Amino acid sequence: MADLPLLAPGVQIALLVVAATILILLFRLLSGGKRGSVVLLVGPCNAGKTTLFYQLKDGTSHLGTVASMQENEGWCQLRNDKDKPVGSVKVLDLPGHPRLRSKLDQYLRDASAVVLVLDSADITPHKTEAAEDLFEVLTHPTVLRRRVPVLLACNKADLETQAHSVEFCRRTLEKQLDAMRKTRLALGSEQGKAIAALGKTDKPLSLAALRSPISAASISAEKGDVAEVTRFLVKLL
Ligand SMILES: Nc1nc2c(ncn2[C@@H]2O[C@H](COP(=O)(O)OP(=O)(O)OP(=O)(O)O)[C@@H](O)[C@H]2O)c(=O)[nH]1
Ligand SMILES: [Mg+2]
Repeated sequence: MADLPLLAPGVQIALLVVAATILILLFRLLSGGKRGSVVLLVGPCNAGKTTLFYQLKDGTSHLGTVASMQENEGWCQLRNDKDKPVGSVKVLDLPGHPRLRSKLDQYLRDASAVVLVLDSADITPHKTEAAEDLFEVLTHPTVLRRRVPVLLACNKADLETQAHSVEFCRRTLEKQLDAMRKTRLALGSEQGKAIAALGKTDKPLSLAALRSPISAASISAEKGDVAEVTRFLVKLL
C-alpha cells in the first residue's frame, strides 16, 4: 500500500486552527458556557429598582415612579470614570411584588449579572424578602455554573440619618440567608442540593466564600449617585 503523502503546511495550519477552536469551545462549555446577556435588577418592593433603571438608561430619576406591575427592559449606555462611552448593557427591572416575581427563575437563565437593590433606610423590615431573592439567585444552576456576579446596591443613601451602612446591610442579609437555609434544611426541604451551594452548614454562612463574586455599594438612585453600579456594569463588557 502506498504511503500517505505528508500534509501540506497550509492544511496542517488549518487542522491546528480547527483543533484549537474545538478545544476553546469545549473549555467554554465545561467552564459554564456562554455568558448571559441581561443585567437583572431585583429586590423588595419600593427599594428603588425602577428609579435606578431610569437613572442608568436616561440619566434621570423619572420622579414619581409607581409600584411596577411589569418588567421594564432597555439598553443602558455606560461611561467610564473619564466620562468616555465604553459600551452598553441590556438591563431588566423586575417588579418587587412576590406575585409578579414568578419569572425570576426564567430570567436568571440569561443573566450576565444581578443587582439586588435594597432600601438601606428600611432594610430590617424587608430583610426576609431581600434574602429570599438572594437565596433564589445564589442557588440558581445557571448563576452557579457561570459564577454570575452580584451587586448589593444599598440605595437611598441620601436619607443620611436613616440609611444604614453598606456593611450593616451586607451583614443583615448574610445572617438572614444563614437563618433561612437552616430553617429550610430543618423542614427537610427538597432544596437540599441547592442549599449546599451556600457552603457547609456547620459554619456560619459567608457571602465572601460563595461561588459568585458578591460586592456591595452605597448608592442613591434618586439623586443620580449610581457610579458604583456603573463601575460594576463596565466590568461586564
Ligand atoms: N430618598 C430616596 N428615595 C428613593 C431613591 N430611589 C428611589 N426612591 C423612592 O422610592 C420609591 C420607590 O421607588 P421605585 O423605583 O418605584 O421602587 P421599586 O423597587 O421599583 O418598587 P416596585 O416596582 O414596587 O418593586 C419612590 O418613591 C422613589 O422616588 C433614593 O435613592 N433616595
Ligand atoms: Mg419598580
